[in-house]
Amino acid sequence: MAANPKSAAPLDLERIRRDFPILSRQIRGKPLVYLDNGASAQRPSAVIEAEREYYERHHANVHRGVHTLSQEATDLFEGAREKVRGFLNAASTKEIVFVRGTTEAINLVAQAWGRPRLGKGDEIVITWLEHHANIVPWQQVCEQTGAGLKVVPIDRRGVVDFDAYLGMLGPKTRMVAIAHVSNALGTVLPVEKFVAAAREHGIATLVDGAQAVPHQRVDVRSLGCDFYAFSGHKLYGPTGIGVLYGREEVLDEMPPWQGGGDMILTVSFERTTYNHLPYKFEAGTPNIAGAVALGTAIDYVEGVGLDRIAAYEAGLLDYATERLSAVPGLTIVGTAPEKASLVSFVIDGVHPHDLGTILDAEGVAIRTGHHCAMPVMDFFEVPATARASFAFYNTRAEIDALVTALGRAREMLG
Ligand code: 7TS
Repeated sequence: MAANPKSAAPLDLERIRRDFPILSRQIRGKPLVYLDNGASAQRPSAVIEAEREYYERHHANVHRGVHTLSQEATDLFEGAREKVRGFLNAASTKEIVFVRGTTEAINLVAQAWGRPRLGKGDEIVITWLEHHANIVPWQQVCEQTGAGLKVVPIDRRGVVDFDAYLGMLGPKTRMVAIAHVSNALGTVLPVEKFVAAAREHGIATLVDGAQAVPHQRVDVRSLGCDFYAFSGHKLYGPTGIGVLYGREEVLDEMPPWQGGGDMILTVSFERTTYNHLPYKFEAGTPNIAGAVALGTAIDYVEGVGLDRIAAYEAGLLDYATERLSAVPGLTIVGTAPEKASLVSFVIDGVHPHDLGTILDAEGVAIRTGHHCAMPVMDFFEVPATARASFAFYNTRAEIDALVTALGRAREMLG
């Protein structure tokens, strides 16, 4: 990915790796080589400590107590929201809704934005490389409203056909919902171009940033999208916490999604009035510790520097691509010119699941399967791929270990 060369000073890998306690684990007597960061990244001690400290010193429910602990918890929770705002360069914390993760964020938009607005004949445009989380919620709202789904094709490299996309935008298009980075192929979409074209037609836009925010700087204001979603656990933060960014005017016009505590101003049996943004969309007690520690994860990533991360990971991707391409019988699935740091591949005559099991015996953790992107598997006519996805704590030596383990797997299975 593009990086600012000025800030691309080398990373202190030894120090960084020491920050992640799990990286020193042994798996089956071998040093762990963790290459499944696309599914979920690992956490630095600072994030683990933030959760512990929150529970040991500050926990109470938020937004409701006058007692000291409740105020401390609320301050920490709202402080984390401000960190997320800064991270995405959103205009206001009113635009930052805490959710469980990307999946919940997209479901929220499909139901609270889509369901009241969409009707028969309306169209939602997605692409062929979406994760199921950016397909199924739209299919569900289509079933509920009579709207239809349009899918922008990809080519053999895994690049989304921008001209075909432009041809699909029309008076019936209501929403464009696209991945920023494909989890199955690594393709980075030029989302600025996609969003700008949709905006020219007055079409709403959602960007699924689950695989983008760990690898590159994201600025929702310069991007101009209406919604942007990501998950904490792929950004070195906790599981069960994520973010929906929504432009204030758009969120304001939407009804709440779930009803309950915290999302109301007043309730009587005759009439309920809803809370202000973003609380209107945060019914019930939230994942307070998760939000606080997500704030710490953002501090950590910003401390390392997203430009430095992008530059370092680009080097890892080049190295991995070169080494894996030299493995006999191995085909890389997803060869877009702009890719994030992951490589999907298949090996002649070897089922990816068998590969995953043998690699595990070597201490190497990769993901095998359809990666919740079955249409991508259908397109490339493979049942599954093996996927190595890299983080900034991975090293070239670990890529060498992957290649050695693949050699062993080929001897056993090939
Ligand atoms: N969108 C994309 C592009 C993703 O990669 C994922 C998770 C999601 C949405 C859903 O995120 P969640 O945090 O709500 O589950 N992707 C993967 C993966 O590639 N392997 O495991 C999960």
